Amino acid sequence: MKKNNENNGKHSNDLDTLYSQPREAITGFVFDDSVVKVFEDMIGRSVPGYTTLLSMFPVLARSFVTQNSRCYDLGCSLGAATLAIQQGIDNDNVEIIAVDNSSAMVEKCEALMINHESNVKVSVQQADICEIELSSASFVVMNFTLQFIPEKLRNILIKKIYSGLNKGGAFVLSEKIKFNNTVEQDRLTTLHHLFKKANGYSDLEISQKRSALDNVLMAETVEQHLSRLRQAGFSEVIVWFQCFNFVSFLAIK
Ligand code: GEK
Repeated sequence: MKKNNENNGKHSNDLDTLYSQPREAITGFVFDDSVVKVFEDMIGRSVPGYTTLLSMFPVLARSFVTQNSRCYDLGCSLGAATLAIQQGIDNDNVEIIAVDNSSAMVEKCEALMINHESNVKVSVQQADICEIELSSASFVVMNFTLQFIPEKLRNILIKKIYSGLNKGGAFVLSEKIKFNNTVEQDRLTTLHHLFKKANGYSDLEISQKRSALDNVLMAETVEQHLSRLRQAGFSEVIVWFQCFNFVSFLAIK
């Protein structure tokens, strides 16, 4: 993989200060231009384990991607998972399809992909992942995206992913989770907030962002995820990663 020297599409390291000033009213969080500008900083400082989790994607891809197949990155944002998967692929005739419904994300993601040379073709598409078709897939990743999909559409979406996978193919699902047990819920929420504070977010930023995500990010329990994945038909479903209240599942067809 090689980067050229053009600035176009270069990762911006803009600091996320979106919620640093008091707001009169907090509106629902959207993935618009202002978020895209600071996204890399935002996700790294907000999701415990994000970098470690991504660093395992080449290993997972190497284990499951087969020649003449497709990989999908659903809710790709700026393509961090796509690039990590790409690193793990040494098979012939593999294409990665990276999908996001935010035009601002897709535009920047496309620019970033141009700067990476690889034998593995990447196609970035602007679409709602609930509306796309998947086929001949050996590896599908949904890294912190299902949590933004309306709950009533989640079963159908996971079944569609199962149908689009080849036998032996894998689906990696990463999510923020909630707990039915209030002691666990409170403990892990506190630890998550301390993680954000340790990364430089103020109490005001944490609380305003939390309000913005109310009714936008709808977390489910580990049990709900495991049950949905099994009901969709996956024969092997494993929690392979957890950091506080952020979990990643590996489901194999
Ligand atoms: C990463 N995976 O860096 N269809 C397509 N995209 C959607 C939809 C939808 N219906 N709903 C939300 N998105 C990335 C991080 S971020 C997670 C993923 C986060 C997109 C949305 O536009 C955003 O880019 C992404 O899902 C979620 O590994 O910000 O917490």
